[in-house]
Amino acid sequence: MPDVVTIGETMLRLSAPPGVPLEQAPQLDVHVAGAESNVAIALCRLGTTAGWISRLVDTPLGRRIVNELRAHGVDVSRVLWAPDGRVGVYFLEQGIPPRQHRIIYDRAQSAMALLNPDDIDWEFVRSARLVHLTGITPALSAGCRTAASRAIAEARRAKALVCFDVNYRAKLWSADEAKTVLGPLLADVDILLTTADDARLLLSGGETAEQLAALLAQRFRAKTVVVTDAGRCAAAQNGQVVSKKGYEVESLDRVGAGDAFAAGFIHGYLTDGLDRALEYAVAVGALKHTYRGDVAWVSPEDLKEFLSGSPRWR
Ligand code: KDG
Repeated sequence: MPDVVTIGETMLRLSAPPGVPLEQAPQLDVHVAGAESNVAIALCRLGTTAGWISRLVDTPLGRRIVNELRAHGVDVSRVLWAPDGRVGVYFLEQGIPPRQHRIIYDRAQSAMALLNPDDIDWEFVRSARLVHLTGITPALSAGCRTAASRAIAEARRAKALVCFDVNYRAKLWSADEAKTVLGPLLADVDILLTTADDARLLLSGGETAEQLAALLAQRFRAKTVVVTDAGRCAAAQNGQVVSKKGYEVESLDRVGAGDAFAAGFIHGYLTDGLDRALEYAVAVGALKHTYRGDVAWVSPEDLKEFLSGSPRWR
């Protein structure tokens, strides 16, 4: 059984080439993209085993997703196959600063959104050391919301750790709805990951990443809270707050960098505790910027080399 189990929707991301508006793009690159599966892939590449639960349609599009995850070593044996329906898709126009990314979702009523939580193999979820979820899943549908809260309950029952990345998506739900739904879920997680912007949505005060981490730790029961903010992060644990500066990056593609950060964090946390978790998180998150697509193709050797600062070929 894998160390980590995650549940979520994965889409096909159709990206216009950098610098080309969607309106004008003559071709679109296809990438497999989903916050939770990005984490599962990065974990497997780093050497922590991971399984991903979702619902797909048995078409070339669904098979493209599952085949790619399988190729990275993710356990896809519990993926549910819908007899018909659709795979979610999104269009991405990459914003090179100061221009913002433009995202158009085409995912309503996807096979995953129509998930019946009773169909999930909950024994598989309970068998994990850590269950990873994000705030995207409860935003998809009532069934997905139930699946997310049941996943937390099942993990607690089995004494597995729960890691939750807030990942607020304004195109899926309003801030008020997210706050109402996520509040009770976050009250029961062990590791809470969030950007400073998403933390501000959940709290009314807090300026710096350190203050936000401390406030979130007071507000929710999470043993560890990690807040990322513009190239740095702060973690609150046992009443202490530590922070870490990120790396300067030349960003080829920043989509999925937060998921890479989460994967680095979980990988370090399960092997060596908080210090190592933060070290790996900022490194894997930074390295992700150098790959096109959502996937952080970081191997244990890449990570070691990056952290030691000495290239392998020397
Ligand atoms: O973190 C990147 C993902 O969030 C993105 O590729 C798509 O999962 C996605 C979503 O639901 O927005």
